[in-house]
Amino acid sequence: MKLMYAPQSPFARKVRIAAIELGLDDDIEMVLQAVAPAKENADYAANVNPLRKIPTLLLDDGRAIYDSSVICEYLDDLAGGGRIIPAPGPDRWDVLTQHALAQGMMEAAVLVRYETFLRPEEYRWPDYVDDQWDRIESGLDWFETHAKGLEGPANITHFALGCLLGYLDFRWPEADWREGRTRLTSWSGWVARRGSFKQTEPKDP
Ligand SMILES: N[C@@H](CCC(=O)N[C@@H](CS)C(=O)NCC(=O)O)C(=O)O
Repeated sequence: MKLMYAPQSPFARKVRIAAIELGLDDDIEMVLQAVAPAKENADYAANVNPLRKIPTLLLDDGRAIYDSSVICEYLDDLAGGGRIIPAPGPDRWDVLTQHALAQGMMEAAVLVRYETFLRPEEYRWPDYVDDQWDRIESGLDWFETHAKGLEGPANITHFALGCLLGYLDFRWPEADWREGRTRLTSWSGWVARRGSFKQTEPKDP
């Protein structure tokens, strides 16, 4: 299997962490793939992922699997199932819903990055950026006050939330998401000490 990825992508990091935690990382060849809005990438669109996004997992039989959530589900299945995504039952819906929240926060963070870094200055829309930050802040508050089982066995929600926090520190070290969030702050220390997180710290290619 080949994983099309970039070392700064929080979505690709989530998949890499899942692969390590499931003991599948040795079965996956990492292939650097540059992507960005307004970057044409015709070959990648035609042969790998028409959305031109990473991560994408290319199977040995030529099939492509995306997006990051589907890849995690595929890897969990390969590893026997129910390891990082609970089997059917109430826990499954809690974990998948919390994962959707963390995933949405990552999507908002990447949109902010594109809007503030890639988009030409004269076309930028500050209210849009503020709105995306507001969604991230609301999600952080939600995890600070409501999340159950943040220190339970590692699952797909932990990977997404840990990747989001790592991405915030990587791209906006000056934006202090820790302020007033003691539970998330101590949790982020716990997660950052895991080998899978240490091996995949974000960096620019
Ligand atoms: N829902 C997707 C989001 C993936 C995503 O947005 N990846 C970014 C890189 S971090 C990307 O490919 N951006 C290129 C683009 O939007 O053109 C997933 O979970 O895999």
